[in-house]
Amino acid sequence: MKKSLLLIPALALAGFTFMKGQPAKVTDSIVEKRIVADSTHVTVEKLYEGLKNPWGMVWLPDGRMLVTERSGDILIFKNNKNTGLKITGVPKVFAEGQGGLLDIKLHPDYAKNKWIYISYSKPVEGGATTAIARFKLNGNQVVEFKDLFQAKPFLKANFHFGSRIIFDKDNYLFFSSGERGTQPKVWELDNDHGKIHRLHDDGRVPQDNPYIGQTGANPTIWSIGHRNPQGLVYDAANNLIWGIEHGPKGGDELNLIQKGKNYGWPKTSYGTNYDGSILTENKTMNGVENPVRFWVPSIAPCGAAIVTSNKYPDWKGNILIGALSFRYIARVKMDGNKAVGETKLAQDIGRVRNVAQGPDGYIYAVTEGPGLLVRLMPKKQGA
Ligand SMILES: [Ca+2]
Repeated sequence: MKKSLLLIPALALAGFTFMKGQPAKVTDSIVEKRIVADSTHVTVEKLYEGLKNPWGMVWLPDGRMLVTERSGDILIFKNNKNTGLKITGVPKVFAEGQGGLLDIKLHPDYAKNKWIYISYSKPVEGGATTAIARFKLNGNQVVEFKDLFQAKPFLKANFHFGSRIIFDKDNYLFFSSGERGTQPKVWELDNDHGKIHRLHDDGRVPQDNPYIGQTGANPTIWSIGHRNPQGLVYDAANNLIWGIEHGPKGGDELNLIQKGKNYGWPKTSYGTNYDGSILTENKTMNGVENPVRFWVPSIAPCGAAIVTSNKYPDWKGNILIGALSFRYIARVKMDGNKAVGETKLAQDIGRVRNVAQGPDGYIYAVTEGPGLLVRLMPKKQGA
């Protein structure tokens, strides 16, 4: 049966934007049927319940799967079962508010160099800050731990840390840093907040970063004008970087992240303040990149993944995004640098904190309330 698209403006979950080189206009919303009428249906397989604020997940070649919890623990799973063991020697994190141990990623050449990267809220003088570190494992013990980056200046705020990590095809390390409530400062280059940053894998600053040599500019900055980006995805097939960020009340965004571009916050937004007051009249502005997709009301997007495996043939190249507040996984259909549709998966499983494709090709997700590890299992039509 062919996939059907329903035009349901009245039930629209979000305005859809289509980029044609001009500032995008809000057009009729397109919402696909929730149960996808194509060859791929999925069932949610519950693998584990009992996670406490899980954030990041990664698979080691030896079969261990590591899941970070915001409190600072790294849990060790094997064969999709919790071993009950934890990584030891993880530095103390600032586990308050939205802060704590956040993302975890392997170096693309992990098999050779064994580097593991984390983003976390680091307790520092004057409060906490978003930090990026790398380490190796000796058994289950952290060794050779080194901070590669600490967002400056240090601030007291316990919210909007970001943060996610990705590597591109050239092994550059990209990561997001939330705005920590600094709002107008997000457009300025003298601070690291509300930015995407780019480093070499060992923490050195690439000399072709966009603001190198600019007086007063922090050299790690790759793009500016971000609010709280809790999702980053690298689309290797198209060599594109996607950023997913929380808007205020409404106005969550999927952005195509490009060198030296400005993504608008707080001078442009599709949302309002939480009290409903007008934040800005500007949805677009000259010099500001418009989101490729936005959500009103907010779905509260967090971790995301791009589907590349053969397990879900109709989903290849789609971006899956965990929705915290609406408790589902958004499957955003992509066509190159455009978002062309969306379906909802695994509705009501919990506050979806992260989505990742495992080495077995299946999609995994972790949730809060309840704290689940789940896997999306394809079901052939008619099965
Ligand atoms: Ca924006």
